[in-house]
Amino acid sequence: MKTQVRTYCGLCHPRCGLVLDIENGRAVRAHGDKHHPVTRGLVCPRSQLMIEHLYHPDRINHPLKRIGPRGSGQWQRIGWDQALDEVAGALDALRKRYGAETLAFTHGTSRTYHWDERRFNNLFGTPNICGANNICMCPSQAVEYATYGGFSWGDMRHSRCVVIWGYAPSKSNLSDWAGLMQAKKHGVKVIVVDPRRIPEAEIADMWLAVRPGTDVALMLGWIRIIIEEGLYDAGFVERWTVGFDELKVAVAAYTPVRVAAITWLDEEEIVASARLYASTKPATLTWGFGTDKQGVNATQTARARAILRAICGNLDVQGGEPLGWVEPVGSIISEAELELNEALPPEQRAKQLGADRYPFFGYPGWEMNLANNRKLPKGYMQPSMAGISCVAHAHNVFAAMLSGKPYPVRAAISVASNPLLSLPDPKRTYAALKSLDLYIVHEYYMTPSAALADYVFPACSTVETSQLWHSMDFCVACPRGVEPLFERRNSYDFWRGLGIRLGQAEYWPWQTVDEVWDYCLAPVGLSFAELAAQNGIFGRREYRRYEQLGFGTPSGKVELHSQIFAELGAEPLPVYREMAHSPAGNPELYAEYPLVLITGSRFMPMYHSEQRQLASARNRHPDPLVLLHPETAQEMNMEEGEWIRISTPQGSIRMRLRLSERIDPRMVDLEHGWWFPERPEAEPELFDVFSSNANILCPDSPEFCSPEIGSWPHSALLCRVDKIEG
Ligand SMILES: Nc1nc2c(c(=O)[nH]1)N[C@H]1C(S)=C(S)[C@@H](COP(=O)(O)OP(=O)(O)OC[C@H]3O[C@@H](n4cnc5c(=O)[nH]c(N)nc54)[C@H](O)[C@@H]3O)O[C@H]1N2
Ligand SMILES: Nc1nc2c(c(=O)[nH]1)N[C@H]1C(S)=C(S)[C@@H](COP(=O)(O)OP(=O)(O)OC[C@H]3O[C@@H](n4cnc5c(=O)[nH]c(N)nc54)[C@H](O)[C@@H]3O)O[C@H]1N2
Ligand code: SF4
Ligand SMILES: [Mo]
Repeated sequence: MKTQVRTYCGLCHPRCGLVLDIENGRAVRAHGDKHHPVTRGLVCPRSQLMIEHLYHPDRINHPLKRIGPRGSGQWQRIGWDQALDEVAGALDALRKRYGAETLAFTHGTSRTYHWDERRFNNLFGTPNICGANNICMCPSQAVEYATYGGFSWGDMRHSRCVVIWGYAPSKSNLSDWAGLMQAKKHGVKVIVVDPRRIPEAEIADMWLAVRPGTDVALMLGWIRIIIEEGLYDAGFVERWTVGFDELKVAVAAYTPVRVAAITWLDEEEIVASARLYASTKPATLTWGFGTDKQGVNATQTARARAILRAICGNLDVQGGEPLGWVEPVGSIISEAELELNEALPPEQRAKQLGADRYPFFGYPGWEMNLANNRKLPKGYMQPSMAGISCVAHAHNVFAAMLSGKPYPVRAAISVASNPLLSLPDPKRTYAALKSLDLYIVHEYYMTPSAALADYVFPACSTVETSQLWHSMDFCVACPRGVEPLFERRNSYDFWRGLGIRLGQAEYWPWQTVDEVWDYCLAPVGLSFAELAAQNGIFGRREYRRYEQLGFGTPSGKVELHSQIFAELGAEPLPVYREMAHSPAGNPELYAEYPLVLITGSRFMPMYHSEQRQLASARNRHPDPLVLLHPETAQEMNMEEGEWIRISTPQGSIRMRLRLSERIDPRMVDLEHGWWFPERPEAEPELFDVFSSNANILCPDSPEFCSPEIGSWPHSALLCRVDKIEG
C-alpha cells in the first residue's frame, strides 16, 4: 500500500516541510512539501539522506550500558526503565556527595528542543550547561539584547543593499541563499566581506577579502567614514541613541590608512563600501559565523555590527533589520518560559563555572538583559533563553573535571552534541570525559564522544517526533512522519524520564511532547493538531514599534555606549584587538607558522560531524579537505590530492589537499567535524577521532577568548603546512 505523510526535515536549523512516501509501512522517499507555508517545497540535498539515516544499520536502537572499561566498546543492551533508574540513582548519589553543580551538560546546535534540557538542569540544581553557544550566534544575540533589546535577522527580500558578512548561505542556509538570489533579480546591491571568494562574492557589487579576525577594525573604519561624511541617520541618532559622542571618539583612530594596514584591504574599497552601505536604504547587514568564530574580537564585532545597523537607520524597517515578535505568534508560550529558570536558586547560579571571568554570558549579564526586557510589553520582544545566552564556559568545565577545582565536576550528560568534535582542544575534552564517574549520552549513532559514555540512550530522528517551530512572524506545526522505530525516543522523553525519577514529577505534567505543544498554543486558542490542519499562523508586521514602546535597554534607547558592558567591567564601546597569534600580534611565531588559518567553512551535504557514516554523503565527500592557493602549494612542492600535515602551536592533523584560487595565498582553509565511523570504536582507535579533527588546532584558554563572552577561536589562527613523507 502506498501513502504519503507530511512531516519535516530537522537535519539542520530551518525545519523545512518534507513529505515521506510510505510503501508497506516503510518510508521510501523524501521530498519537499509544496504546501508548507514557509519553505514551499524547497529542500536542500541533505534532506535526501533522511531515508538512509532513518533505517541506517549503525543507528543506536536500544539503551546501552557499558560493561568493559570506559572506551573499550563493550556494551550490554538494557531497557529504558532500567537505564533511567540506574542513571537517576547514580546522579542522586553524586548530588548528595558533591552538590548539584557536580553535573555538567554539553549542548550542540539547535537539533532537539533545548528548553527541556534547561528545565531538567534547573530543577536538578546545576548551572553548568556548556557548549557551542559561546561561539555560535548566541553571543551576537546577547550583544544585540544589550544594545537594542532584541535580536534581528535581516529582511533580505525587501532590502536595497545586503551585506553578507562572514556568512556563506549558499553552503549553510539555503533559504537565505534563495532570498539573496531573488533580491538580486530585483537589483539589490550586494557587498560581501569574506576572506574567500565564495559564490556570494561572484554575484556581489563589491567583495572585500578581509584578513580573518580583523572585521571589527573594518567596521570601526566604516563607522568613522559614515560619521565624518554625515551618512548616518541624524534624526534616529538624536532621538533614539545614547553615546554618539563617545562613539565618535572611539572610532577616531580607525582611519582608512590604518584599517587598510590591519585588514589586507585597500583604502579605496574601504571607503567605497562604507558609502555604498550607508547611502543605500534600506540595508541589511547579516549575522555570520565567520565573525563569531574569531575569538578575542568576536564580541566587539557583534557590537560594531549592531551599531552600524542602528546609526544607518535600518532598525525595525522593512528591508532592514526587523525587531520583535508579531501577534498572535508573540502570545504563544515561549521556550524561555518552558525553561523554568526561576527554579535555579541564586546560590546555585553563583556557582556557574567561568562566569566570574565572562560575566556577560553568565547569569550576571543574562539577568541584566532579562530585567530590561521585562520593561517591555510581554510577547513583544521575547526574553533571551538562558539556554542561549547564559552558559558555563567549556574550558572551565573540563578543567574542573580534571582538577576538581573550584569544585568537583564528576558527571556529564550530552544530548545532540559531540563535544570531542565540536569543541577546541579535544585531547583535553577526552581526558576530562574519561575521568568522570558518570557520563550519559543521548544519540543517533555511536560517536567518539558516545563511545566514552557509561550509558547511551537511543534518539529518534526528527521525522519520528513532532516540533512546534516558530520565528518572530510565524508558527508552524512540524508533525511526526513515522512512529519511532525500535526503542528510540525524543529528548523530551529522555529528560522527563530522568526528571520524574529525581523528584521533579510535578514539573513534567505532560506525558508526551505533543501535550507540551498544546499547552504552548492554548493562549492563541489552538491545539497542535489544529495548527497543523490550518497550516500555521502568521502575524502581520508593523515597523518602528520602538516609537511607541522604546528599546529594552537600561536607557530605553539604542546603547552605542553600553551601560550593561560598563557595569560588568567590559569595554562599553567597540575596539579592535590584535590576536595573541597573528602576523602583527606575534611576529616570531608568524615566522614559524606563516599562514593564517580558518576552519569549519560549511559544505554540503555534511552537517558538523554528522553524515560520515551515510554512504551517499561519504561517496560524494570521502575525505577531510584542506584548501591552499596553488602558489602556496607550489612553494611547498605539494600537489592536489596528497595528504599534508597542518600544525598550530596547539597540535597537528592531516588532511587531503585541494587547490583553490578562491583563497588568499597567505591562508589555509580546512573542514571541521571529521572522524571515521568505519574505523574501530574501541580505544586506542576511537574512530580515529584525533587524526583529522580541526579542533586539535584550536585553543580555548583565556588569552584567545573574547574577554566579554569567552568566545574561542575556530578561525583567525596561525598555522603551518608540511608534506607528509611516505
Ligand atoms: N573547528 C570548528 N569547530 C566548530 C565549528 C567550526 O566552524 N570549526 N563550528 C561550531 C558550531 S557553529 C557549532 S553550532 C558546533 C556544533 O556542534 P554539535 O552540535 O555538537 O555538532 P556535532 O559535532 O555534529 O554533534 C551533534 C551530535 O548530535 C547527534 N544528533 C543529531 N540530531 C540529534 C537529535 O535530534 N537527538 C540527539 N539525541 N542527537 C542528535 C549527531 O549524531 C551528532 O553526533 O560546532 C562548532 N565547532
Ligand atoms: N552545510 C552545512 N550547513 C550548516 C552547518 C553545517 O555544519 N553544514 N552548520 C550550521 C551552523 S550551526 C551554523 S552556526 C551556520 C554557520 O553558517 P555560516 O555563517 O555561513 O558559517 P561558515 O561557513 O562557518 O562561515 C561563513 C564564512 O565566513 C568566512 N570567514 C571565516 N573567517 C572569517 C573572518 O574572520 N571574517 C570574515 N568576514 N569571514 C570569515 C568563511 O570564509 C565562510 O565563507 O551554518 C549552519 N548550516
Ligand atoms: S537539511 Fe536541508 S531540507 Fe533539512 S532542514 Fe536543513 S535546509 Fe531544510
Ligand atoms: Mo553553529
